[in-house]
Amino acid sequence: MSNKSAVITGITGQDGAYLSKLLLEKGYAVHGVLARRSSDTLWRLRELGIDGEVRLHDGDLTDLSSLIRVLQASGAAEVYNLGAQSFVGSSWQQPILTAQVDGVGALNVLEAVRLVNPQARFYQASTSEMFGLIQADRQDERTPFYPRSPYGVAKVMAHWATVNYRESFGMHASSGILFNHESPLRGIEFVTRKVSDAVARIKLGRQKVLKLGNIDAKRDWGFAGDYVEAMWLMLQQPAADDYVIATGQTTTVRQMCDIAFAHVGLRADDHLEIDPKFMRPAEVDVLLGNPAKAKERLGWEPKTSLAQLITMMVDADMRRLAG
Ligand code: NAP
Ligand code: F7E
Repeated sequence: MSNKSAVITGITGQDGAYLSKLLLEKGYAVHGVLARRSSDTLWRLRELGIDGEVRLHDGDLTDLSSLIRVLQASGAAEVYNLGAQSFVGSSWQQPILTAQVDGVGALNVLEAVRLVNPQARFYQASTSEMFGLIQADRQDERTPFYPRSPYGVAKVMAHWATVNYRESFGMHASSGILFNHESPLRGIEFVTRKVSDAVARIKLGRQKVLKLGNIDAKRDWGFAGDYVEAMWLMLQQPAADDYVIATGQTTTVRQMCDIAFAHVGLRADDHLEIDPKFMRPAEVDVLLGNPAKAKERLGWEPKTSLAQLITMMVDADMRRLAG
């Protein structure tokens, strides 16, 4: 068991909740930056039964002073920057906020670490969205970036800031380039959860139709619970580095829907409708990661198949609705 202390920005998000659970199981004192909202944001920590075990500090990624105070109060040896405006679709409506939180916000965390404890290890939540208009059939750590959304652009800045602080100040700053990862704790705005929730509602007779945008888009989807282990492993390495975390399989949104509907004995074609409202100004048509470096250096491999993931999500939404 560890007696280390860690700080997580974005602790109330999907990954923040799973990472908190993992670190608590390893004996860490887990501190989170809580960006105060008027509505309830602690539901994920509650679902995992750990809302009373993490220590929450008011703060915001756009407020450097709050980050400095959290790092001072926690004495953290590891800092995970998971906070973000993470919905790609919204980033065209809120491009400046997205740049401030996802781009400058990461720089604020790096600065806070440099000022308070430059020996602390830092993790940046980079993303396959940086590959955007893909420059290689299978994307790895050497594939050039070509972001296609304000979100992707902001994340490229944060990614290079992480590399730059590693090279400029010798900081142990790593970047995980994570492909899409989902779970029952996924936000309802993302396509897998929108589908699992709708399938449960349709099965229970509470909804008839599921309206989606580009169902030909292909994603490399994994389980968030598997992916947070990779984050932790990166910070346990002697030297910081960047790693692609993915399954190495890609699937269309349509095929993912087929899996979800079939699980409850329904046919996707009977319920799906295309609504142009959900199309994006610029699309990332296909993503397919190559996680070979993570396997070789971290010993990390995904454990959950897409079918297991989607059925787990549909079952969880059936339980929520029934309860
Ligand atoms: P998420 O569920 O959307 O969680 C985002 C978190 O950031 C929430 O806790 C949110 O707080 C917090 N946040 C938003 N604005 C903030 C601000 N101004 N200051 C402080 N915190 C703020 O995202 P996720 O799926 O867990 O993803 C975690 C990270 O990985 C994100 O950086 C995301 O961009 C990145 N990523 C995700 C994926 C994926 O497939 N899930 C893939 C690659 C990279 P509230 O709860 O109050 O809104
Ligand atoms: O869209 C298509 C949509 O919103 C997936 C974030 O975690 O992963 C996520 O970004 C695909 C896209 O995720 C609907 O056009 C069709 O092609 O679930 P999504 P995303 O945009 O891939 C990356 C790695 C991140 O870093 C992000 O933070 O599905 N799609 N119809 C739809 N998507 C949504 N949301 N809703 C639809 O109705």
